[in-house]
Formats: sequence, structure tokens, C-alpha cells
Amino acid sequence: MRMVESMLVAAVTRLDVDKVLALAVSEIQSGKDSIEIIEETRQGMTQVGHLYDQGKYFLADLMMSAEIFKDVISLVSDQANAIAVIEPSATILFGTVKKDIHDIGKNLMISLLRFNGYMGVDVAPERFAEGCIEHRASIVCLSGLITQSYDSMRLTVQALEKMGLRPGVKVVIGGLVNEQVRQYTKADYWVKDCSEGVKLCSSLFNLKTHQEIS
Ligand code: B12
Repeated sequence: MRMVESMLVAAVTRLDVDKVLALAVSEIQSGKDSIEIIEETRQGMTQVGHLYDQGKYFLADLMMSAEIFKDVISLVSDQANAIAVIEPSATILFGTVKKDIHDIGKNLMISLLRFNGYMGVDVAPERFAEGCIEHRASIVCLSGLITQSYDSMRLTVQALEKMGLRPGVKVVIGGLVNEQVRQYTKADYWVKDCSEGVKLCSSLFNLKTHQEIS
């Protein structure tokens, strides 16, 4: 099984779309969890990012990896027992922060957590705060994959503070983040992937009821 996993990661890294799809189909047929297939594909994209960093791949290759990811998602979603979706009882506001246009991870999380309060990409800090009031959100999810996103996340948390919303809102960050980024941005939680994200949001819903934002 381990062998097949590395083959999928390697095929994504080589941007070999036919091989990726064939391997994904075989993993689906062998009953592998959809989230695991998605995460393997993401690991391959991370490798594509490294090759881009080293000057071996170009922007077109990053775009190609994005297309491959979308193909895998549509394959996985076509399966009967595809992805476990949670239907939250509270409102989450979710967007990619200012200066960042990476939206694949955000869109994936949005499809896993069925909720309202969806925002786009390159979302300004004040817009998040306004959206929070508009949607009466008690959880704000911020996605960011580039270094500049960290300042945007921090400014977004500050915008929530300035508008007096912070006590009633939990801020979750995801994308290319870690504990250091969480501390810098003053978010409440960070997650490394969608599987953790779904678990965290489910537990937050159980812990909290809808909070009033005045
Ligand atoms: C595909 C890709 C692109 C595509 C994006 C297409 C799109 N519609 O999103 C395109 C080609 C447009 C692109 C553009 C650029 N990119 Co780019 N890109 C990538 C790549 C290869 C994959 C990202 C991806 O989609 N992964 C798959 C998804 C599913 O994973 P994910 O986003 O991490 O999301 C998962 C989790 O993190 C989680 N999640 C994500 N967000 C959130 C939020 C919350 C709240 C929760 C709970 C969970 C969660 O859920 C997902 C599933 O597990 C990464 C490499 C990498 N290491 O990630 C580089 C990468 C992010 N890009 C990079 C760069 C440099 C750029 C450009 C600046 C290139 C350029 N010269 O123009 C531009 C940036 C434009 C901008 N202003 O944002 C760098 C960033 C380096 C840095 N530290 O700043 C990276 C890391 C590549 C590298 N060098 O290694 N990119």
C-alpha cells in the first residue's frame, strides 16, 4: 500500500496526469479513504512547489498541478461514499487572505464543511470583519499559502479586534502555516490539512453554540 502511495505522490510530482488518474482510480477501488488520496495528491503538489523554488519548474507547472488536483477531486467526489461532510450548526466565514489567490485548499475545505459565509480570495482584513457581522459568524477561517499571507492574517485578526468582534469569534488558520505563524497572527488555532480542519471545526461546533455579535 505504501508503494502505491508513493507512486501517486511521484506521479503528481512528475505532472503525469494519466498516471495520477489511473492510480487514484485504483486507490478508490481498493477502498482507500478519499481524504488520504487527496492528501497524497497534495504532497505531490508540495513537491511541485519545491521544484518551482529550485527553478526546475515554472508557473505553468504550478498551474498544471492545480488542474491535476481538480481532476483528482472530481474523481474522488464521484465515488458513492466520497467525502464525509459535516453540516455545522454555527456560521463559519471562510476566505483566502489579502494578497493571496490560492483557493484550492480553501474550496476543498468549503466543500467538506457545508456552511454559509463563504468569501473569495485576496480578501481584505476589514472585509472579513464586515462579513463576520453580516453573517453573524462565530468562526472565521483564514487560508494563506504565501509568506505575505501571514501579515494579512495578523491584520485580519486586528480588524476583528478593532471592531470589538474578537471575543465572540474563533479564528482558525490553514494553508502553509504552523504554530509560529499562529502566534504571530494571534489566531486561535492552526491546522495542517483538511482532515484536521474538519475535526477541529466539528469540535468547535460541539463546544460552542451560536454566539451573538453585537
Ligand atoms: C497550485 C499552486 C499555485 C496556483 C494556485 C491555483 C489556485 N487556484 O489556487 C497558481 C499557479 C495560481 C499559483 C500562483 C502563485 N504561487 Co503558488 N503554489 C501552488 C502549489 C504548487 C500548490 C497549492 C495547492 O493548491 N495545494 C493543494 C491544496 C489542497 O493544499 P492547501 O492549499 O495546502 O490546502 C490544504 C490544507 O492546507 C487545508 N487548508 C488550506 N487552507 C485552509 C484554511 C483553513 C482555515 C483550514 C481549516 C484548512 C485549510 O486544506 C487543504 C486540504 O488539506 C503550492 C506549493 C505548496 N507547497 O503548497 C505553490 C506555492 C504556494 N506558490 C508559491 C508562489 C511563490 C506562487 C506565486 C507568487 C508565483 C508567481 N511568481 O506568481 C503565485 C502567487 C500568487 C498570489 N498572489 O497568491 C509558493 C509560496 C512561497 C511563499 N512562501 O511565499 C509555493 C509554496 C510554491 C513553492 N515555492 O514552494 N500557485
